[in-house]
Amino acid sequence: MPDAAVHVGSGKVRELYALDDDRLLLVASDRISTFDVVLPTEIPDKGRVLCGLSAFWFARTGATCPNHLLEIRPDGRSMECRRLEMLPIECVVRGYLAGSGWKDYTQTGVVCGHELPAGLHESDRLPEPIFTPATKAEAGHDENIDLETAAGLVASERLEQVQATALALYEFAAAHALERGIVIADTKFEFGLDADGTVLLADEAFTPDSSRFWPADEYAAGGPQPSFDKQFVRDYCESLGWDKTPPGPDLPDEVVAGTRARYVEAFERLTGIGFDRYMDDPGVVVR
Ligand code: Q0Z
Repeated sequence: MPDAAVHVGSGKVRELYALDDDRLLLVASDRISTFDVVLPTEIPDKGRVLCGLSAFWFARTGATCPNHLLEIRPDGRSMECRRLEMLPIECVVRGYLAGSGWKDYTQTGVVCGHELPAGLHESDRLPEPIFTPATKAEAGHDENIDLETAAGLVASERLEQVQATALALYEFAAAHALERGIVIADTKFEFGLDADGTVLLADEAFTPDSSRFWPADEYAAGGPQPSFDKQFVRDYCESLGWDKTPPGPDLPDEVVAGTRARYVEAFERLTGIGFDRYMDDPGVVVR
């Protein structure tokens, strides 16, 4: 009999369990956050969509970088993975100017030490994607750091390696997604080391929770873009005049249904696999 999984961590919408000394179980719930607050209403199958998308990308980027994925459990939301020594930085790649990148640019013209051209607008595509590391905050928001600060946290050869890997992963996935009508504006990776010191891609990869997904057909720089997945939730919350402090509002059925449909649409566009087929046999995304 295998030992019971031991709970070792909680994210806003995910749970982490230890299976044994070498393996973890990462479980994606159906919880959703908006404006940094987890809402009381769940989006059915959201966790399955995110788990399936991560597994799809892990399977297709293994030649660029090995990863922690061992297998997807039959529930479609639980990923068995190799237990690694995680690097203490968030590895963010930005292809477009949004979020904290846009904020830093408006204040200084610089994002994590990258001096960008003058005159860029919010949501502009960058001349080339940039690697913008951040610290891992225990609470609150990750803080953008320059490459020198990041090199002090992981050593400069290691930083060069994860920077090159992160940029290559982003270029691959962003091109794939754009062909399918989704702009991946930016994305966050976490890397870890195995017992041999090999760098592996860990955590989640190119999900709408770790990335900004925008509908390509509505893309128009010069202001904020609609979120591919969360826009109905944001619009509903804005319509209430909620002050964005906990507790968040309950979501009405039509907002839940519309949001679930957007997650399923992202899954099906990006993978080319019907979501029903995934529910039937989660292994289908890695074959
Ligand atoms: C991931 C996180 C979550 C809370 C640690 N392969 C790995 N080896 C060691 N550690 C991790 C991983 Cl993925 C690891 N996190 C992020 C995920 C709940 C925190 F589901 N923390």
